[in-house]
Amino acid sequence: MKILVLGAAGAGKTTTVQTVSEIAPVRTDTGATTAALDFGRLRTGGRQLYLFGAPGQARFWFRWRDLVQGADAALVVVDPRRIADAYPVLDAVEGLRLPFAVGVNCFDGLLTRPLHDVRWALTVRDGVPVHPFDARDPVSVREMLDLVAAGVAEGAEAAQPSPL
Ligand SMILES: Nc1nc2c(ncn2[C@@H]2O[C@H](COP(=O)(O)OP(=O)(O)OP(=O)(O)O)[C@@H](O)[C@H]2O)c(=O)[nH]1
Ligand SMILES: [Mg+2]
Repeated sequence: MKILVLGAAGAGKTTTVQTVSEIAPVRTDTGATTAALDFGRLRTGGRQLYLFGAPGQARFWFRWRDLVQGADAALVVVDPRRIADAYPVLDAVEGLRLPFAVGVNCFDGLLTRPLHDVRWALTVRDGVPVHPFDARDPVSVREMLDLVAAGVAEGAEAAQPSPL
């Protein structure tokens, strides 16, 4: 399963991929920011997940065009201290017509505002999971990715023709 890891600059995408990848993750940082992509892989919930972290800075967004090819789902990483930064990313993700979930990155385990406030501020439609997680904690990142992958499975089920 190919999972995109998207989000604003500095939201924690590279950290997310690094934290759980079972292979040495490929990073393309230029100092502090990702210029091309992060790549990682892990097995969880009986599935093999290939993680593709995108650059967050708008000047590198042209790279998304290639990254989204063949993607099954996306995780949008949000920094709850800078919610407005997520709006352009959420707009773009909605345009991709992929199942996605929002991971609210609790820097240092702290959710700085209540989750329902974050959900309200993000204005994502009902049915899109919005969950807190910690990009530095492997257990937490795995749980978040399991949720994203489960959304794909659910979508596939919903797409089955109903029995007569
Ligand atoms: N304290 C703390 N720092 C974090 C956490 N997640 C990310 N960071 C730090 O925040 C900075 C940005 O994180 P990255 O994972 O590089 O963010 P990114 O989304 O890949 O950023 P771009 O590639 O620029 O789009 C780095 O210095 C990380 O070490 C966290 O949960 N806690
Ligand atoms: Mg990065």
